[in-house]
Amino acid sequence: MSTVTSSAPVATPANPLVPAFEAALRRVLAQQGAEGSATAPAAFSAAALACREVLLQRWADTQAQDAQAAAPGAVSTSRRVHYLSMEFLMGRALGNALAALGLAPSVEAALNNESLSLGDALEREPDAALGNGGLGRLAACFLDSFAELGLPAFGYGLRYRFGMFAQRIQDGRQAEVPDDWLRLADPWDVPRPELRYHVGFGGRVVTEGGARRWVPAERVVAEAHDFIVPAHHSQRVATLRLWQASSAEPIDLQAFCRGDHAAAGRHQLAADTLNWVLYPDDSTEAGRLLRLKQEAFLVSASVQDMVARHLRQHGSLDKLGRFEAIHLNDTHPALAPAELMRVLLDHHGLNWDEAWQITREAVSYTNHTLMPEALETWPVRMVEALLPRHLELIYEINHRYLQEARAAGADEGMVQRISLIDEQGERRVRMASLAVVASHRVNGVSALHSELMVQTLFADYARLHPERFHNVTNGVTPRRWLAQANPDLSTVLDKHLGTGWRQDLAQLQKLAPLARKAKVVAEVQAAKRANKLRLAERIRRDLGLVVNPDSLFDVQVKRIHEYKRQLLNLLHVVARYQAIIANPDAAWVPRTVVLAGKAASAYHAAKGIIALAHDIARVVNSDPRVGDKLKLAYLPNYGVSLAEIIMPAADLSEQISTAGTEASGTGNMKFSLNGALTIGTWDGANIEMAQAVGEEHFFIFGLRTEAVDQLKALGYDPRLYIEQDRRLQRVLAAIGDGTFSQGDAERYRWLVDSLTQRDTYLLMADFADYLAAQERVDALYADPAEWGRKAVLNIAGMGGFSSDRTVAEYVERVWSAQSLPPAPR
Ligand code: NBG
Repeated sequence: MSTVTSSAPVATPANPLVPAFEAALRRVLAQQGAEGSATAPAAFSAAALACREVLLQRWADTQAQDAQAAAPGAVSTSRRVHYLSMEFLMGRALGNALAALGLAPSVEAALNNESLSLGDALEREPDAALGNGGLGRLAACFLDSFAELGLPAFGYGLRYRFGMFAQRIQDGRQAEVPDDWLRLADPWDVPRPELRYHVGFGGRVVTEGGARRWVPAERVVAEAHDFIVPAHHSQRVATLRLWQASSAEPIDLQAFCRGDHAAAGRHQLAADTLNWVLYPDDSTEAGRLLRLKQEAFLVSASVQDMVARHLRQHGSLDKLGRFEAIHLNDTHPALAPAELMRVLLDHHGLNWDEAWQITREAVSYTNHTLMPEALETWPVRMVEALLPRHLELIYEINHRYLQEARAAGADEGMVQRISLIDEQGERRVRMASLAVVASHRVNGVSALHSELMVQTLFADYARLHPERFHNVTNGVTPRRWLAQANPDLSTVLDKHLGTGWRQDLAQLQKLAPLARKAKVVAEVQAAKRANKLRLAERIRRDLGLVVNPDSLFDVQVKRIHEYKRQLLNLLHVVARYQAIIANPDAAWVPRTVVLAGKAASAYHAAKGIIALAHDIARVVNSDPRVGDKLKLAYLPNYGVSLAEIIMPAADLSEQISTAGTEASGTGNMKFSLNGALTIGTWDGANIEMAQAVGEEHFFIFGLRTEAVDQLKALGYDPRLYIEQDRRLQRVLAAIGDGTFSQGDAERYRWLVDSLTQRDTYLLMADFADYLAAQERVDALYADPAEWGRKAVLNIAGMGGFSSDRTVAEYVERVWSAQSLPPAPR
């Protein structure tokens, strides 16, 4: 089965890259001693190596162009962007590279000659899962758009040895296993041994000749490994530079000769640990310390690399802030301004005012959540032990900032609130505050989120510096999420709109008038059906469950989190199950509910929701009274590749977070772009999507943010809602009495108690309206022509949600030289 055969825009029958591919294939096969009987893994390696050659050439050309544009005297249109992120959720690269290079058809033909399929070769590639969820995937979409827009840009991250854990389901419970994505050599990896920097930890700060100097106790070497991201409509590329740590110290030979091998290699081990895994579980002190170390490592290597390049190209540092943008993707890299100050002051002898001016010009920050528990703070004692010089600088930044605020009339209450140090209880450094104070631009990721950000989390800062705060609504790359994931729909779009939507997604609006044409609607529906068959096959393969491809595919896939309310979805499944049993002969619209997602390993409530989903699925799916009227499928190990199969196959997209909690969402965009209708709350980017598509083509339900706030202020009591709703009572009773847990009434008592006593995310309050919206969904699905028309209108309305538009807005509002305060002269 081939998944990437989309008609690529620059494909030519006589693509000059084909001979390179054929030569690489022969070489790889010879290495494997398998000439004459090519295998899918060999085909994957060969195709990757052939692409890699071309990408390396394009990388060199891109760097040369950018260096020329940045040369003194040249008129530079955009600043170079350094996008610092602890996460890049890249997924697979081969399908994207082949599409970008226009190689897919010829490579497919070459493979077919060897009796191989391109689809099989693509399947051999492990996902690069160097991220948790939306935040990391957004960074990956941005790299694609950086290349596409020709923006001089580097993504900077860590080269995790193990990515996001792989999820196994054992007895209906999540088990985490290491994701050994580098077990086969990574063919995309371009080591840059010449780019090495020292990064220090611990030790002390001394005064020498009036200046402060840090003497670290431990030093590691950061080595760059590049991953090249190609544009699809030009020869440009973007670079993802991932840092690999190794010890700066050799092994301790004396300890080794004594036979104490552990002691001999302890520096190596400490350095290695830095790259082991994404997000060490922060439920332990050691885990938290390692996480802080990882953040400091990323920041220090990236800042040094940027400064070195700037010095090579410009010879001096005084204009660094005008030419280089450092973007903080959430607070994880928020030590960057402190590190830049350290380099400018301690290594290059700038004075404070010069260094601070440069730093504030360079740095900008995106906030991705208002959830208080997700806001990073670090105990002062931990920062002091690991990064004593950075702590001094943070204190000094704070001191000067608070002095200015007092001079501007801030009272002591305000001063405490805006301080970079939280003095309540154990003293902690507030990373979001550091990021805001050091940035010239701060943005949220949807209109609602940005508004709430300045009204709540950053209200004080917004009062002091209103010009700093902006919105840039998220977007997704149409290359991966439409052209590659959904070749069938792409063909329909190409036929009616031309191929230009890949580069200019706004062209989708030309589809709106065609929604009246039954033939176009039927073509879009045929593409959907093919995608549903593909997903049905995957469900059969993974779960042994047979689902009806003509049933309504109702899908919720994302991280499992209480605020995202997968539980509300499950309550609906149970209510529907009970209603079917009570009235089996009614005209039910058959539904297949699909769930997928990982829970953080220490997040017990989220793991409980996964267990409940499996328990409900077991009962519902085996009940002969239900048949295909209702099926529940929980697909294991959700990730980018699985999303590429799921998104195109959905009829209904569940975006049901409590209003005010989901900063934006990006899965919502991928679904709608692929012709799903959305059932959703007035939250995050759902709002802008509904406005773009037309609210009458959305299933909107639930309390809005103001109503949520009001209800909470009045003292929310979930029991009032339960008392009024017989269906809710029956659902909770069944979950609580062991109906789904083999008679074990204890298993979900905690969950029912929490819903009846606290219900932090207001499931009870939104339940009735959610069910009413689901009834509207059924009614519409029973009218395929009307459903199909609305699906087409949803696609047509999504032109504004390309990450190309998002990145263009970052350039305009955040990264352009015009967004900077005037230079002092
Ligand atoms: C997530 C939000 C999503 C948003 C992505 C990308 C974090 C901290 N935030 O709503 O929850 O779409 O960021 O902006 O992961």
